[in-house]
Amino acid sequence: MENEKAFFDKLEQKGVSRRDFMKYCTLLTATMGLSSSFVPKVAEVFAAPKQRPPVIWLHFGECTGCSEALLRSTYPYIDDLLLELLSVEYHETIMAAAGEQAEEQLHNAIKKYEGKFICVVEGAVATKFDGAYGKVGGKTFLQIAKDVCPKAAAVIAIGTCATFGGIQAAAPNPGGYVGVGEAIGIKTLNISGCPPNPINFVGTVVNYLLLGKLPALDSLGRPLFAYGTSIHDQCQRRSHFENNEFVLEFGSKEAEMGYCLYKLGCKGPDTFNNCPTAKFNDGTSWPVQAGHPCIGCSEPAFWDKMSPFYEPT
Ligand code: FSX
Ligand code: SF4
Ligand code: F3S
Repeated sequence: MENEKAFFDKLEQKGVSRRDFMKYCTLLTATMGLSSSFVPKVAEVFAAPKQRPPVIWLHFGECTGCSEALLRSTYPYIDDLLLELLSVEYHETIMAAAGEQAEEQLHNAIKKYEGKFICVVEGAVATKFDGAYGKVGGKTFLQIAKDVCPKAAAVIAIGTCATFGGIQAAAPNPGGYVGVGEAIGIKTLNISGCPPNPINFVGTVVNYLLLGKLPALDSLGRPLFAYGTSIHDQCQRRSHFENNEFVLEFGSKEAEMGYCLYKLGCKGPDTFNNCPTAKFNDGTSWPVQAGHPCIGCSEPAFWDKMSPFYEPT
């Protein structure tokens, strides 16, 4: 209780009311596919954490947008909540250490938490020429992944780069980039998207802390709560499909929102993610709502398979 009070006082100091926090927990619970009776339990995971799993966060070939999306989200300071929830032992973007000091930190964290830490991987791994196309501190991504990932309790690949290779793997892919699971032959839990919605990562972690297990996954290793339904099937612009044409029902909600973007190249029917319901930027909007076709960013090889992203009408 004392801890809980301290937690809410801290949130209050940051300008986040208890109400805002509970609103976030409600959204998170719904996103995780749990009934509303779980909302207080989800809140408790943050407010009175029983355990803080150690995390080693690796960066390979990527743009760091996945970390940025997570750390810059404002609703309500997911970065702070996450840092309360997890004991982040190594993360190159946010740690103070650099150079040899950073390498030492990584080494010490692995030694201390071997078999117990969660390894989060952001970015793809180069595999051609012994991985020579991607290095950190003189070591190839491939070598680092081989050294660190097998020592973790679980490996979470965050972003389409770490899960399926992303832009690095786009043709002609001279470095032989692939996702981390494929690079070193392990099973990873995949949170795809370029960048992925932070709520899907938070939901996975909370699922683990609340229920003691990782969420159910689809055939591509992605949590079903987030990637179980196509964008198209949840889309607010959805209209019915007739004679190879999308027909808008006059006066329908979707007609009010604007036209279906299929003819502009929307890849919603081939893309699985929860963007239409979870939305981005504090639940404000998502690409299709904002008028941009879905480009299929959470699917394998989307740079090759889903392009051209724009098609002339
Ligand atoms: Fe990839 Fe993450 Fe796209 Fe960027 O780091 S999923 S390029 S948004 O951010 O890995
Ligand atoms: Fe489907 Fe895209 Fe049209 Fe939405 S805008 S209904 S996702 S094709
Ligand atoms: Fe990506 Fe399509 Fe969602 S482009 S962010 S999966 S709407």
